[in-house]
Amino acid sequence: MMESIKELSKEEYLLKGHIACAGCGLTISLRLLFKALGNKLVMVVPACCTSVIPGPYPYTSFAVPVQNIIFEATGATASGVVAAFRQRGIKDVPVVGWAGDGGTFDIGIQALSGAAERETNFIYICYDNEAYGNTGIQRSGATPYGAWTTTTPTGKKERKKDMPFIMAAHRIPYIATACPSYPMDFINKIRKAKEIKGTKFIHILAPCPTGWRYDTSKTVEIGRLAVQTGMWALFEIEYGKFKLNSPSDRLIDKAKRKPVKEYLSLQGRFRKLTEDDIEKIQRWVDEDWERYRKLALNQYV
Ligand SMILES: Cc1ncc(C[n+]2csc(CCOP(=O)(O)OP(=O)(O)O)c2C)c(N)n1
Ligand SMILES: [Mg+2]
Repeated sequence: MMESIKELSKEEYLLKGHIACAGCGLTISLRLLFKALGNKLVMVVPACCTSVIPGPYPYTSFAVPVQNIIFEATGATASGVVAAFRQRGIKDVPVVGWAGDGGTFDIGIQALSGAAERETNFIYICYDNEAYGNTGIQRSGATPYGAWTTTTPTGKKERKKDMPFIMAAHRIPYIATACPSYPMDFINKIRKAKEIKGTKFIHILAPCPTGWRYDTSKTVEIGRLAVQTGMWALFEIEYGKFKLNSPSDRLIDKAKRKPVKEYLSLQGRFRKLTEDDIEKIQRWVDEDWERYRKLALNQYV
């Protein structure tokens, strides 16, 4: 396990000239993915911001092999690549499905569920910007309660799906959450996933200044606040065993967590929340943590 960012390779596989928005959290995440795995991987990417960011054909700013595919098919297409590699005896190239929250929580969930049930040997990474970003910020199953999107102009009325626990119900060997504001935690989890056989699911909170309505300089700070308030918990479920990771492992005690208001109030998408809404969100976060506390004690999901 690497401790310091200084130990990372200086090699870059996300090149200059990409067309992501300033402050894009998914682009930082992508850079960290390449720091973790180098360029020896095959990425399967459905329609999402990531399929736009490389720039127009025939140019690309991703110096790794990428298969750009239809919105719903990441789990299925990645399964095909895994099968082809098996047929050709290729054992040392990880297959990475890299999809947005819409492509994971909503339209891609059946293909992902099938791949997980078949114990497909791949890493599935969902970078979650909590909306359909590239089509102009529509709500998804990952959009949190109360958030403005173009299809929830007065704030979303429903809660976010608990995707890591949906994947835990598939009994896959490795599930982890991460956030680019904690780069070494992120990189170590990807490297760990590479060493485990079977389906690995990594859920990344990727702050999005365009959709979340905050200043482009604040992406890392917003990610940190998501973790410090407990709105985003860093954890792993390894062969069914639950473990909170630093710094989330120090936040079980409510007094150690910052109020969710500190995270919400920095983002324009939450501007219309009432005090009642904020209280409700705080209560839900506290309930989640009560569940994490019990899981951390009993360990098994
Ligand atoms: C079947 C189908 N429906 C709709 C679309 C249009 N579409 C492309 S990407 C996208 C949203 C992607 O959202 P998400 O997966 O969260 O990725 P993000 O853009 O936020 O990175 C939509 C609706 C499509 N390509 N295919
Ligand atoms: Mg999205």
